[in-house]
Amino acid sequence: MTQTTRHGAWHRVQAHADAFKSHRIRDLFAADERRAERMQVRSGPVLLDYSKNRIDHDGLEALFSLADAMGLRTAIDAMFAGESINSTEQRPALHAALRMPRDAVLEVGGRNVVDDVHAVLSRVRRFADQVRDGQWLGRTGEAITDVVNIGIGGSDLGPRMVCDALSAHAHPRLRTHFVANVDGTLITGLLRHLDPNTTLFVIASKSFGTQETLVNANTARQWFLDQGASEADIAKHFVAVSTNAEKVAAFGIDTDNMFGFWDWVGGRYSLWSAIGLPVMLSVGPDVFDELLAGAHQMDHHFRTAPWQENLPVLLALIGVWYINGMGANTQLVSPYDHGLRQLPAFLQQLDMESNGKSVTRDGKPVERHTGPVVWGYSGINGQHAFYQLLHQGTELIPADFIVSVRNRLSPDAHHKVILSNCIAQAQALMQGRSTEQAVAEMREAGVSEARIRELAPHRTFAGNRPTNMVLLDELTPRSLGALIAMYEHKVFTQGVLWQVNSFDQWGVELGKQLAKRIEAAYDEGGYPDDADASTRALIDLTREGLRAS
Ligand code: G6Q
Repeated sequence: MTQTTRHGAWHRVQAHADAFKSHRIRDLFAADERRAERMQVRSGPVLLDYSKNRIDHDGLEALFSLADAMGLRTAIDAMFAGESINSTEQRPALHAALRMPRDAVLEVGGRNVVDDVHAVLSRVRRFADQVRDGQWLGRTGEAITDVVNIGIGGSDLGPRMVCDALSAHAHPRLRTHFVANVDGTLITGLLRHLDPNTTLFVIASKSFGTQETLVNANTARQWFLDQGASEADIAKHFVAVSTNAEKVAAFGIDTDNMFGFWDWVGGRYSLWSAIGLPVMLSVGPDVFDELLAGAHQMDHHFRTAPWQENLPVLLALIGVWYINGMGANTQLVSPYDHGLRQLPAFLQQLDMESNGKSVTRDGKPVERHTGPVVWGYSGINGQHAFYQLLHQGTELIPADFIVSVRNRLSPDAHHKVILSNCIAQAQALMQGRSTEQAVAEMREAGVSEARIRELAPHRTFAGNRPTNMVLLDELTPRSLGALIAMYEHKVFTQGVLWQVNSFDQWGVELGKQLAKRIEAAYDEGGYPDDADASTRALIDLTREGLRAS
């Protein structure tokens, strides 16, 4: 597609969005009695109702043309074919290969990567089975009771979120803990409650060079040795998940106890790889397989469904409609499910690290806003906290509500409250309440006319606030896999539309470099050469704290 075609497609989207800014969603429902049913699409266990958006058929058509003009089809094919789409790091982004069935073939550089994936999966599975069955014994011959995953970012958020979401499947003997933060109060607090003889540490780091992880891992190892264990015992209590065998060995973990993955798995896309080891230990290999199968099903849907029925593509296009067409700056994710309470944090990384870019793939400044600020929290809790701003604030905040139709773990008396609140919030955000309605309600309740005049503006809701409703049949390993993959592909689609590389993260580097120099200044005195006056003053103010400790 030429630059002119692409500009034309964006222009068309913008023109439609401009024309639509004042349209009321509730009028769209009034004008089309089939709107709700026409704007529902399903893929396996996931249903998306996108009818409560400020968009109509023409707007959607403009977005579908934009997807075509920006080469989405070619980009999807390139990703699934294992092309080097992560151009700045010169590698493919092949998380989809991690969930391909054993008999699939995907050749990259003359190798069938699916064989490699399943070879590692089999090793992880064997190890997980041994630990779960109580055959893997600690130094004193006891079975493992506690698994501590030490990792950060992509080596933490995914497995942590999935372990939480699937806790109903957790092995009754195994407790799983996650240590990401290098603030020592976390690991020292945890270690106080652990028995070194029955604890297994999983050191999860793609690079095995991440400072926070190595500092925590060293503290864990020292604690283990201080409890009377020998260096030889480490093999029974420390395993590594990494791509860097050399550094794993240098740390003192036998590479027989290392589970590998590949540079074509991005950190935030790695939960499907051996990085999922804590998940497999907790819920077992069969449940993990279901998670992979759900994701694979969504991969297939994303590759093959027309844009009109394609869940990730619809979510991405609707997002772009608000971000670029209507000036929205943020995206709320509200799961109405205690098991999914970590999902917003996971999606925050997935989206913001992937699309928080201001240059295009070929290094030119982007022409329009890219990734939104993604935020969220458990929906029902949010209602009692920040929803006020959703209903009556001045920002346009598109929201995704996620809820399960069935929740066998929650009694009906509870689940009914969850469902009715989730649905009611979407309705309230869309319908609002006019001043006339507010006045009528107060009159009916016998409020005095003077008080009605005073309160009416405060009790008026403008409405017209958009939501997507994502309904899972039930929160199962399969639907969870599909849900996560849906968001991965949504983020990828938006990256294609904005022409950014969604798979690198150069923006995390500078701070790390400067932190090393400041750390050296704490040790050696003085300041880093490039420190400004504020940075120098802050170093001086904080030196004291380190001396005191
Ligand atoms: C994810 C990022 C980042 C990464 C962490 C941990 O896409 O690259 O969050 O996962 O910095 O890196 P290691 O796994 O190499 O320790």
